[in-house]
Amino acid sequence: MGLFNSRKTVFVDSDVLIIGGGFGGCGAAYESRYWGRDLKVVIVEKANIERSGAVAQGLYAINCYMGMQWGENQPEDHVRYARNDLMGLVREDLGYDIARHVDSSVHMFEEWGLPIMKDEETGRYKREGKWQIMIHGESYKPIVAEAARKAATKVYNRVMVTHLLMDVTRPNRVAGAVGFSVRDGNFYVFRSKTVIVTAGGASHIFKPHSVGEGMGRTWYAPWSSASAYALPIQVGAKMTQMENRIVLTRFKDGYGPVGAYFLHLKTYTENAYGDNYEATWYQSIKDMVGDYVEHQPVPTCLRNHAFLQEVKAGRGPIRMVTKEAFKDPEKETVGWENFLGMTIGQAVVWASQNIDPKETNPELVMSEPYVMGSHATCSGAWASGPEDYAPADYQWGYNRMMTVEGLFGAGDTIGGTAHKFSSGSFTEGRIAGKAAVKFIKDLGNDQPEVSETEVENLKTTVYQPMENYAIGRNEITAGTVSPSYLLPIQGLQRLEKIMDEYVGGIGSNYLTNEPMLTRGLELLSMLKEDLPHLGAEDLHQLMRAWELQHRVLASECVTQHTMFREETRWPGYYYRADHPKLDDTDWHCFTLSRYDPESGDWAMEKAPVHHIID
Ligand code: SFD
Ligand code: AMP
Repeated sequence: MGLFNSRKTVFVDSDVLIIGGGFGGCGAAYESRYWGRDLKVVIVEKANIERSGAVAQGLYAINCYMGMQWGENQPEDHVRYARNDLMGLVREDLGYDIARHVDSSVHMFEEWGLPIMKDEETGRYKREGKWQIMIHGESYKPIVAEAARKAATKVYNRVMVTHLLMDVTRPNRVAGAVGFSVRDGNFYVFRSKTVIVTAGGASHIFKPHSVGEGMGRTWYAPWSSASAYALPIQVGAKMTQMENRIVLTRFKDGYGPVGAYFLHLKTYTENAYGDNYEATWYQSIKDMVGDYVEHQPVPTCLRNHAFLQEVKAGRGPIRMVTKEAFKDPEKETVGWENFLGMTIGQAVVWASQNIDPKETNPELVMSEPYVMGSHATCSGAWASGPEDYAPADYQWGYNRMMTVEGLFGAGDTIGGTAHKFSSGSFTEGRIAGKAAVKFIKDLGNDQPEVSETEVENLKTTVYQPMENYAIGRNEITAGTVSPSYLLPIQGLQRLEKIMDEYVGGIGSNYLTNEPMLTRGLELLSMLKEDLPHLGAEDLHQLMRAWELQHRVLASECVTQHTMFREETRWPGYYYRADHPKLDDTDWHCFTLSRYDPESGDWAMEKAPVHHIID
């Protein structure tokens, strides 16, 4: 009998269970309610949807808006843009599906109270760039969360989901999820006809630049902990493009984003000697990737590559030339407000380091890699496409359903669709919500059932770290090192070190090869052996323990994919030193993985990239 078996078990039944109340989750709740007026729609969120997820701090731009009402862009244009940026490999059916619906989501945000900046002359939304519009977005998340809260039957805040539940009779049919309250410690069993995973992306997979007093600071939210990938992986859902981790140009130390600076303020970069360096690398990039270097705008990874090469050549640091733009008081205001509305830490870093961008051109760095599906990258689950648009081999059921029956996803969770950002993630949530309702309506009385034994076993597993701690702490004489358990922070730092050194992080100049990946996998499997010995002193640390479990499984998936793709598809994101060039003959394809939960083995395969749009 475990120490914590006395904790209360709360059973919740629903039609649609949404895991993660971020942008994808809020969209899923809103649309599920629209199509399923009488259905039970439940959101479960480890934080509080009011301020949870990647948009917690607010944003200053909506990065995916077509502007179809003014004929600015068409969905096809966005597919071409994302395809160019991702070196040819995107799910065009999924991307088109988001692009054709995204404007209506943005219009709803405005209706719900989001202030969108207007161009005084045209009356249209003020453009930051071709796809980006500018907002006063400090309260972006609470505004969108309010709509989701009103749509949902109930929101369970402060409940972290640890595992999905499967049907007792059909092994590939989802039946719900389990988790625990990080406040009162109760165990939650969610039984549901459909599950939509919208649990965000993953930071802290690779060792970050920020250590010591800055520990924990990253560009992508530190609480994006890979549940979006681990939950589906654990039940055998196929994943795609997990090698396509993203590295981003960011302002040094505060990780402030650069989009508003490049696109709206028209600032530019230069090396330490004041030279424009990008053109210097044109020929060497062409030798690596061929004609992809001609793409406009230059793909994000190739811009990164030129930056990294210039620094390696000894002409760093690279700086953003802000001194000219900041002479204009209006631009100066935008420059500061951009951070005050989205990444306050960057403004604080500048203040603390005596950097006034009007007087000093601030340094840029390349971030550590992140795993996500919504920025200039498309890692995530392999999903069925829209019925009216997807090629036959991208369709096996309902839109955005994974390869597990009844299991849907949106936002960072779904692979193959880059450049969806906040608005596209919300829109994809709407698409998934609508499809889940259709699934339920087609289901009739054929409902899934969860196994009581499985639930009981999971309850023991979930609280094990607290038991390990309660028993193991007696062996500590000083400090935090116990012979019997591993603290979540210790496990996290071990994971980050492995990924950094073997799978292409900052410490290895984003470089890896087959022998390094092989060793990385060995070390990851040793880390996995130790995970049953995690120790958690309280409920918060229990959450950290499960976040670590999710990060480790996602990391293993990233490593398997990186091993499988024998080419360097995205120089600037990572390099396979043993296959240093882009290889369209063998690798103009998606990579797919499936984890076998019984054996722990990974099966890898290729899937074709269908070009639907010319
Ligand atoms: O420019 C569990 N993003 C930007 N998008 C824009 O549109 N414009 C910008 O200006 C953007 N910039 C930006 C962005 C993000 C960040 C961090 C910064 C700057 C500093 C990107 C968007 O934010 C992103 O695309 C979407 O938010 C993705 O949506 P989604 O739904 O996939 O993820 P989420 O919003 O993080 O929500 C996830 C939720 O899941 C919860 N959760 N709940 C229960 N159990 C578990 N196990 C859970 N695990 C996670 C989370 O708490 C969260 O609520 S720019 O720099 O790119
Ligand atoms: P970021 O602030 O870097 O996250 O980028 C925000 C948006 O601007 C994304 O849509 C990026 O793809 C785009 N972006 C950032 N930098 C550039 C650039 N130099 N050229 C073109 N697009 C960019």
